[in-house]
Amino acid sequence: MTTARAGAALGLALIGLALASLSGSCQGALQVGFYNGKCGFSDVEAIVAGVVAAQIGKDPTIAPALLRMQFHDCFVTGCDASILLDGKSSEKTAPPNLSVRGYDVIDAVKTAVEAVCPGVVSCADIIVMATRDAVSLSGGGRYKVETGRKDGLVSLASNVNLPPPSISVDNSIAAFAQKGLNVSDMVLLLGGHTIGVTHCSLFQDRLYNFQSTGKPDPTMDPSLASALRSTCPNPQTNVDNIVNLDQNPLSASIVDNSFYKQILSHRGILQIDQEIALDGQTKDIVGAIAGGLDFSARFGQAMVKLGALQNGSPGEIRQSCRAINTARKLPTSKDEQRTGKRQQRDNLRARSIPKRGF
Ligand code: HEM
Ligand SMILES: *[C@@H]1O[C@H](CO)[C@@H](O)[C@H](O)[C@H]1NC(C)=O
Ligand SMILES: CC(=O)N[C@H]1CO[C@H](CO)[C@@H](O)[C@@H]1O
Repeated sequence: MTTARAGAALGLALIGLALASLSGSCQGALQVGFYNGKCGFSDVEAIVAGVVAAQIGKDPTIAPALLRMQFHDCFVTGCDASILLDGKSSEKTAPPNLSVRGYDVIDAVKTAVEAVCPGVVSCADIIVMATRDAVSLSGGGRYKVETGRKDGLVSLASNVNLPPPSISVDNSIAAFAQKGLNVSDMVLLLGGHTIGVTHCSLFQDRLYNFQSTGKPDPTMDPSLASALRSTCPNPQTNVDNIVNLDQNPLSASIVDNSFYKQILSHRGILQIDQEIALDGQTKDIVGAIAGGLDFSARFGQAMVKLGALQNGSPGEIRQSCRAINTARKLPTSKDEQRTGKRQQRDNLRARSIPKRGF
């Protein structure tokens, strides 16, 4: 009996420890509706939705920008808003960031939620909520997002290991598997390319000199390749033009399964997009999504799975999405010495300046 009680006590202590260590990490327990009742009488998700709708109303291309932002944030060190941090060598300076846009939209949402309940809503959650709203405003299904993330304290360009557009299906499967995402998750998430654009420079080789053959990629519909050669001239001029990732002109900015129908018709733009329609490991999944009616729901589930990637490192609720809270800045040993000295100096100064009374 004593052992049972000791066991129970130990169990409780362990749970306590686990909770204590969770509270300060990015690995918050995610749940649908985490912010319910945490922002007075205000509905955090409604505030986010309002700002995102207004921004997308002004510029519909914000929707693909946000969707890509969630992928880039979550795929690198988990969904911790590390992509938002400014800095000389932070993630957003890495070459694959290319044209990640939408930082100002996240700032606008943050300003709106801080006005109502400061210090409550993480930037990492804002990316995920705003992306969900962008998807639903673009004709996709409205999936329920989990929230409760913390914002990370670290952002390094050297952590950015995003797949390039010429990645093989094998290597892409491996890269997603490393994040706990399986082949169907990968194929569904690549369906993000049902909206948005790519620059010519990222698939130019497929139009002119595929894998040093001196010829276009034989897997691309020749009439499409010919049309794209006029949009993307060779040699490139000094403007890098853009091309829709979903080549169905009626659906290029709608989140639906038309991207899969296009790649089955050899009208994929990025090399990896075309290859998932041809590779034995992925083509049946592509066929099923192209022929099915449940893309919206399945895409939502895959987005939630992408949104659950976390890294267990310490986290906080940032005041500004672009910088870690100064009070929380982790000092390097050099910084520590410096602030130590500065503090001594400030203390001395404080003592020598007589306090002015009112
Ligand atoms: C193997 C994985 C992936 C590769 C190699 C890849 C590559 C790319 C490339 C090269 C671009 C064009 C960038 C530019 O020219 O500015 C792009 C755009 C885009 N990607 Fe991906 N991507 C991948 C996965 C994903 C996933 C999982 C999502 C979301 C679920 C996503 C969403 C988007 C969106 C929405 C755009 C358009 C952005 C815009 O119009 O601003 N991508 N991707
Ligand atoms: C991938 O994972 C999802 C759930 O996370 C599951 O429904 C699906 O069957 C899995 N697919 C494969 C090919 O294992
Ligand atoms: C927003 C941002 O920092 N973009 C950067 C993306 O990467 C390129 C190339 O490394 C930089 O020049 C951009 O400034």
